[in-house]
Amino acid sequence: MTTVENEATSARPTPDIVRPYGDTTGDGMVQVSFTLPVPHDKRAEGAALQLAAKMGLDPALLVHAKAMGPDFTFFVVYGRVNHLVDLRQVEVVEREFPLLSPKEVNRAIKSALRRKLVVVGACIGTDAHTVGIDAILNIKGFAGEKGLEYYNEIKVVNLGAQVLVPELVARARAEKADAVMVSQVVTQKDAHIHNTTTMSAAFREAYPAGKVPLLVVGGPRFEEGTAQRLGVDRIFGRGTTPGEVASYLVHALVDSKEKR
Ligand code: B12
Repeated sequence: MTTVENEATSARPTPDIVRPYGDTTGDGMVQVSFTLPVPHDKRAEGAALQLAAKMGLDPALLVHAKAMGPDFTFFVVYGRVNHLVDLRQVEVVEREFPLLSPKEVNRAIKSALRRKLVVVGACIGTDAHTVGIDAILNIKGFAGEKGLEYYNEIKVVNLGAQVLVPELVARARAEKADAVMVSQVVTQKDAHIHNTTTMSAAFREAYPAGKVPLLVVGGPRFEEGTAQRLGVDRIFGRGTTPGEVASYLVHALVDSKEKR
């Protein structure tokens, strides 16, 4: 069996083929949780085990079952899967730009644009989860990094929660936004997908071709590699830090402008 080196974290080489680990290496044990729309009783527990078996868990043990109100039951099942994971077939999307310090970001914007870079941000639709976008935009930042408000050469207009798309477009135009940052955390009924495509279509309609601001969306449950399908320039997911976003803005708005 060939092996790969994980330089960042591991002292020992990782095999190419791995299985989940429960009690002993490679025993294939996994734990899954789910809810069924059935009142909690013996039949519900049997239904959970049936689902586990259909998912390929064999043997499967029901380790937790709890009524969630009168009509639903939450389960945790522990069991063995027989699947093998081939690490050589894993595709990793690498960051396409270098990470810059705030000083480098400010310097790059100042020398290329000779004015502040304007960012307009919001949570759109009915979404009221502002913690994520505030983590990126507010001065206090996230994960030990200051937010974009800290950068002297970036002007941040944070519109907050539940902003309607027409309002966002109007404000972006009024501010002559270089970039529009949208957060979508609620994913029920694919709200994040619908809201993002509605937003990107509205910008394309409101601006002449080639003049649309950079459209950036973020949230914990966007799929990597779907930016184009959603009509936006970049998606940022779980754990994004303000420094990554600032570096991306330089990459997309400053470096690309200089190359033209
Ligand atoms: C805090 C919270 C709330 C707070 C929000 C307060 C606020 N001002 O934001 C309150 C109590 C208001 C709330 C309400 C609701 N919530 Co809530 N909430 C959460 C909770 C616990 C944490 C979210 C959070 O703050 N994460 C921390 C931030 C830092 O992470 P983040 O959002 O992922 O952001 C990071 C990245 O994604 C990225 N990012 C995010 N946005 C952007 C944008 C850009 C431009 C960029 C570059 C990056 C970026 O960068 C950030 C930093 O790394 C989550 C569960 C969880 N543990 O995640 C549920 C959760 C999101 N809520 C949920 C639900 C269902 C609701 C309600 C519908 C509940 C109800 N029945 O009323 C309401 C909806 C309100 C509404 N209209 O939106 C569900 C959503 C389920 C789904 N599939 O959509 C979750 C997942 C809980 C759950 N498991 O059920 N909620």
